[in-house]
Amino acid sequence: MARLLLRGVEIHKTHLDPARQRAVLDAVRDVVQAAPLFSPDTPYGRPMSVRMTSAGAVGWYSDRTGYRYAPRHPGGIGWPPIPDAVMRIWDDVTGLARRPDCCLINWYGEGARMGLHQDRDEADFTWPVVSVSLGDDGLFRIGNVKRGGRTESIWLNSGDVVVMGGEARLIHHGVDRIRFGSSRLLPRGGRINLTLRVVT
Ligand SMILES: O=C(O)CCC(=O)C(=O)O
Ligand SMILES: [Mn+2]
Repeated sequence: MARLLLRGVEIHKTHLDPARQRAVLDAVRDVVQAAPLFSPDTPYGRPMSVRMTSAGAVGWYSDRTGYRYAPRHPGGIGWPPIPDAVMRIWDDVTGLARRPDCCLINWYGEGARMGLHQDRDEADFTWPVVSVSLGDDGLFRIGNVKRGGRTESIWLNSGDVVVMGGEARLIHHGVDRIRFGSSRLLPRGGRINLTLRVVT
């Protein structure tokens, strides 16, 4: 349950015990059943290696015209609500009365990664971003608010929760690789990341 601070990014190690990880995973499976994972194209025209879907009033979406939040899943349905078990994680680590509008669900299979980026498609950067890791270990890289400069990396394990807020809200971050098959939470391997954001 240690809490680390790396460049202003809070890392709550093993915030979720195994029973809570399984409860969150079950809730995520229900969301994915209703709103299936898809592989968005980046604005540069290449599909992302991470598959994703969302829960909440809006979902994060990307295609050749750019990154944005969309009111509907590409299949035409509304996004399912953010599960209570997930909302409780936000409540635990932020203590805020305002709750997120979007829970992005990222699924990393073998070889998937996410390049260094900022989360900046939201209207108000005073709200933090909360990110939850489930399943296989992921090598999380943290850079700077400005582009470039030195970076530092840390392995995120199942049950870890990361908060990017305050000075670190716009810090560059990414996932270089996962250790496929390192966790037993997902029997067939893979990593799930949940990213909670206040969008509007
Ligand atoms: O997978 C992660 O830990 C980070 C995901 C992320 O940064 C994002 O979806 O914006
Ligand atoms: Mn991000």
